[in-house]
Amino acid sequence: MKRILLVGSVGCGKTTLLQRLHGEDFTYSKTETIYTDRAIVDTPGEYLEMPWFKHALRLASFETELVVFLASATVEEAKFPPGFTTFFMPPSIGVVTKTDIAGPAQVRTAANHLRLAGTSEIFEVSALTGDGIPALADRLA
Ligand SMILES: Nc1nc2c(ncn2[C@@H]2O[C@H](COP(=O)(O)OP(=O)(O)OP(=O)(O)O)[C@@H](O)[C@H]2O)c(=O)[nH]1
Ligand SMILES: [Mg+2]
Repeated sequence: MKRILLVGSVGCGKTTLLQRLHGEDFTYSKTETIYTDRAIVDTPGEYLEMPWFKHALRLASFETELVVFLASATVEEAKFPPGFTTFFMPPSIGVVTKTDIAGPAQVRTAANHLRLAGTSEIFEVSALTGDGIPALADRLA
């Protein structure tokens, strides 16, 4: 699996996606700091949401091959600045999360936020049900 960095707002589903990709049981635990679990670098949502932390994300991305931007389909507002992908050296992809509890219009809105951030390749998944995970896992292989 590629070495990836997960970036997204608080509660958008980064750690749950990590657990799904590693085939682990789901255990909720608030991410407090950047940490690496095998090929995946997980980050706290606050690092995206608080301006003075954004550089920590950029530094962490130097160790990775791909930045994965996550946007929850349940969140209406954009959490990424436009063109945010240009802040990172590695290429990036977008992932809409929580598709199991959102309607098609909500999924489209989240995908649009990811496009505005600069990702052109976007996957729609539910970490909880596993929907869309095989295609994402193939991309990360
Ligand atoms: N229905 C549904 N809930 C999800 C999904 N993914 C995550 N959740 C729930 O959303 C909540 C937050 O998930 P986390 O994976 O901890 O979110 P996070 O992005 O790691 O959050 P921080 O560590 O705070 O940055 C948890 O209660 C998860 O169970 C999903 O695909 N579907
Ligand atoms: Mg987390």
